[in-house]
Amino acid sequence: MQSGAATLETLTHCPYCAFQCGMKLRGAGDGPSVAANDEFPVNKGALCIKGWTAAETLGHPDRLLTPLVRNSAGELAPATWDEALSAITRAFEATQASYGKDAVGVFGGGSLTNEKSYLLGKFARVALGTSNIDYNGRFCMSSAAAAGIRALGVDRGLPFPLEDIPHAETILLVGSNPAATMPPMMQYFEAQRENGGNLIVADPRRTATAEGAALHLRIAPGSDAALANGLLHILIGRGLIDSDYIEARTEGFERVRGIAATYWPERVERITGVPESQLLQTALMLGRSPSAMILTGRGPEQQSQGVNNALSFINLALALGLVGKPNSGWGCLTGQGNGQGGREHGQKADQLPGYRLITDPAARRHVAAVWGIDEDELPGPGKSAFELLDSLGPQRASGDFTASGPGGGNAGGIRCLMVMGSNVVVSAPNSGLVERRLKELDFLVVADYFLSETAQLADVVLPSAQWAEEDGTMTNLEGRVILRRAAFAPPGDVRTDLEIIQALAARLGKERFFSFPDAESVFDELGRASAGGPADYSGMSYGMIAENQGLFWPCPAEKQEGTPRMFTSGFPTASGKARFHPVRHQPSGEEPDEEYPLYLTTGRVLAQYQSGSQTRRIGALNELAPSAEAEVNPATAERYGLSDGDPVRLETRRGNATLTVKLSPTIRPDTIFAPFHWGGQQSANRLTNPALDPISRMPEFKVCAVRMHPVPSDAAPPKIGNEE
Ligand SMILES: Nc1nc2c(c(=O)[nH]1)N[C@H]1C(S)=C(S)[C@@H](COP(=O)(O)OP(=O)(O)OC[C@H]3O[C@@H](n4cnc5c(=O)[nH]c(N)nc54)[C@H](O)[C@@H]3O)O[C@H]1N2
Ligand SMILES: Nc1nc2c(c(=O)[nH]1)N[C@H]1C(S)=C(S)[C@@H](COP(=O)(O)OP(=O)(O)OC[C@H]3O[C@@H](n4cnc5c(=O)[nH]c(N)nc54)[C@H](O)[C@@H]3O)O[C@H]1N2
Ligand code: SF4
Ligand SMILES: [Mo]
Repeated sequence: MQSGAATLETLTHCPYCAFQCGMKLRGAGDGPSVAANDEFPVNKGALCIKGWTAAETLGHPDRLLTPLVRNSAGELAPATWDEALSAITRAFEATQASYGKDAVGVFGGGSLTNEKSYLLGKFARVALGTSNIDYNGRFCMSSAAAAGIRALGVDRGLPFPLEDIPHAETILLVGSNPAATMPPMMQYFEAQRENGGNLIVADPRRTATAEGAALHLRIAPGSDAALANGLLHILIGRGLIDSDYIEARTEGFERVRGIAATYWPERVERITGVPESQLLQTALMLGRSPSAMILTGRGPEQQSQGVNNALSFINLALALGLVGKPNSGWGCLTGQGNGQGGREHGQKADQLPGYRLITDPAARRHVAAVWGIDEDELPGPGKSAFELLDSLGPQRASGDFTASGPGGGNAGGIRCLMVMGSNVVVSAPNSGLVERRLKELDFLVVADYFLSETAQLADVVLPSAQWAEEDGTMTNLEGRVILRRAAFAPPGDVRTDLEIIQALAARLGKERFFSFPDAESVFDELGRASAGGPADYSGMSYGMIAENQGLFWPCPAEKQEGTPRMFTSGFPTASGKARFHPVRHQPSGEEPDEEYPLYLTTGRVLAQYQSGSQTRRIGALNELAPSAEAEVNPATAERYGLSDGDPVRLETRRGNATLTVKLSPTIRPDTIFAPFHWGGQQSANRLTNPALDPISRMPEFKVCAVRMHPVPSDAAPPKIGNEE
């Protein structure tokens, strides 16, 4: 599947975030170097420190080079592919024979290429016949995605290209910190400022992004819908909404107007902590600009009100007549490398390729025909990510669903799980519970590059090829499908995920549905399966993607140039109009109280990526961010007798963790911020609340109640990067 020989220079893309910076890889597989691809129009020659150091993962000494199988002494030991695949097949077949198809589950990820996401979804439905497949994007984009579909008829994170940003007069950026999470994006905001535009950032912290903004709204965690409704209140009062647009292109405004009337500025200041004067200033900037954008990140979205929060900002964009207008609109900033494509092609519990619903009879007919199976053989929708993890283990069959509460669980525990592209022991909410659930499994398989915290619990670990060792497409945050080309052959006994999925399918007797000679042929079938769906890739080919520096979906056969800008003339809803949704501010799943008096919010730092399984192994990144630091306002720190650099114990109703205090003069005094990139005792997710959004099933990573205590210095954890 790879071009075997090392090439001198290969054009590819960064393995990490959804910006998918274009880069050049030079040298051989064991010592390659990275350079920016100046010609690629998205990053325009810029990379962040994670991109610059990305090649270090390839020849890293920690890399898994052979399969590992747990032996009779309970240790993971090197094994052949035959032994590993046989052990998996035996476990899956025995479990399904005794407990039904759904007793085997699959957990994917937004870092997998489109081809892998597609094939993993097909593997679950066709080779295993299980309904239980979901992926980590549920923890990432699901709230914004659900909101986009409900209001606009389709979910493409940015429905316009990044190149529109410099031309927007005002941008409201809510709960996103691209200066740390997508640094090359800052050049677009800088260009916007140079063009005379204004950036407004709503974040409980004055982040590096907020630092350079015209205005920073220091919002209380969990109060985003109140902010949006409050801004709408002012805009309506001042006659700054676009009535012609509302009349011609939307439906349902009247109920939203009624709700907005109850969000007068004084009330909104009380809920959000944002002063009335700043609310007015923000509303006027948005309302008086001929072009404006509202962009959301994980701040408002990773809440048990995440869908409502995203909808409230879409309401605002619609009322201002922004959606579908030049250099304007609402968008969400997708996070993972293939967070966009990963949510389109069927690794989601309720979904078939092309962003179709698995419950839609026409979609089932179409996809079953492409796959060459009977429509009735296709399973129905399965459990969402956290619910899937919460249902692991034999005793779950009796309905013991402690964490997800009423309606959260499903009958029938999952006894075998295959994980590809996620490290849930570090990244899932209430990770202590998730770890216990994983240990209750009869059989766990993990495919990864490294022995992640999750792989350490596995019965079989499969070594996967990395980004630079395989071909595949990724869909960036703009909906632009790009091509990564293999630069090197995988080392040792390593196989690509596509080879792994196909080898397993063959052992399960389904070879005839899984015989693709290369990634490109998987892409071609994906194109056919997606044809006619919202995310239509059927007009794309590897050749055209490379030639055009990426193609924007929808890209049906009749419109091979793709669609950089959506909604210019209508919305893909039944009426062709966008829909307003009445949204009220509601308290978070857990608010601070006497016992747990502070807010805890979680997120990212520049030098670490996600669960840290890749970046905690890279020297330069560990030097920049060696351990988990809790950001605390100096006034709060003083009250607790804490100084900069002190160890601090954070406790919530789920668990406790020990971090290091980092004084942050600009964070709200009632809020602690913790990054989630570390495992073990530094793990922020031992603390987080898995209260789920009722629609998207997104956990509340961004808000819970916490208390803190100083830790005697001799009890402090050692400052090491890769805690196990
Ligand atoms: N360095 C680095 N970059 C990354 C990643 C990484 O792990 N590391 N991950 C990638 C992925 S998958 C994603 S999803 C993106 C995420 O990218 P972002 O959304 O930019 O990242 P976060 O740090 O999760 O959250 C953004 C901000 O939300 C704020 N916030 C917290 N609570 C609230 C709230 O209640 N309301 C509001 N309005 N704001 C709040 C936080 O203070 C934080 O600054 O980053 C991508 N890029
Ligand atoms: N508290 C808190 N928790 C969070 C968040 C938060 O803001 N706060 N954010 C959430 C968000 S937005 C996200 S996206 C999740 C991400 O969390 P995870 O799902 O854990 O993401 P990664 O750390 O990227 O995990 C990917 C794992 O798969 C491996 N891997 C990467 N690419 C591939 C591949 O192509 N094939 C295979 N086989 N393996 C691969 C990596 O080595 C790594 O071990 O975390 C969520 N968790
Ligand atoms: S911004 Fe994202 S894609 Fe670009 S180099 Fe950094 S991590 Fe990689
Ligand atoms: Mo994410």
